[in-house]
Amino acid sequence: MKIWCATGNPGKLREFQLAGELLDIDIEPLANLKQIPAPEETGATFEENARLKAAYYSQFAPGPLFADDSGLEVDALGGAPGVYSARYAGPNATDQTNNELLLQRLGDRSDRTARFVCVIALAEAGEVVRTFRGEVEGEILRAPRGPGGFGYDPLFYYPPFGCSFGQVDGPRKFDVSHRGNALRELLRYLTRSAA
Ligand code: ITT
Repeated sequence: MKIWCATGNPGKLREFQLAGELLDIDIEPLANLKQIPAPEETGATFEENARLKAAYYSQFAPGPLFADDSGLEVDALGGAPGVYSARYAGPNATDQTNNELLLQRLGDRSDRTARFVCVIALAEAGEVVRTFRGEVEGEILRAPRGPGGFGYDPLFYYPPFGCSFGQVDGPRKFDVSHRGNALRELLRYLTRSAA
């Protein structure tokens, strides 16, 4: 079974490739993604943006393709940064400036519960087939911990592990993460459809 994926985020791409190995699916990055103009992410929800990206990029793939829209929802900030997670600190945001802004906005509030959300949309020839949602609950630390992962991982404390997502390796994060959960749903769907 072969499926294409589309993302311009190297952290996500590493996790998709790891998923291919761990779940034994042939996941191939869409060739020439950098030459294809990126669609504007105008959706108000993760679902809308995932559908928009998958439908668009699947027109350039020789078979089924998925894209993910994901981000961090912080309860004390009314669910922000949410769908704006990648560009929270503005159009030239980096992981570091996004993390700094998040810490600044939260200040020393004690309510620091948050979740990562990932919606994966599967599409073929420009049409969305289905979406799959994964979530993971945690808390926002007061300072980054760990060199691993990407994005907000060093600030995301996962209570069952007793450490941040920046302090665990790829397979350990994948086992419990929003993206891992969404990809396992996708795999279950593909396996059922192939049967
Ligand atoms: P593509 O649209 O090209 O896939 P993107 O980075 O723009 O890349 P999104 O719009 O879905 O993707 O934004 C996702 C952002 O949410 C990402 O840049 C991180 O800041 C954050 N994020 C998502 N999943 C994460 C994870 O597993 N660990 C840490 N941060 C994550």
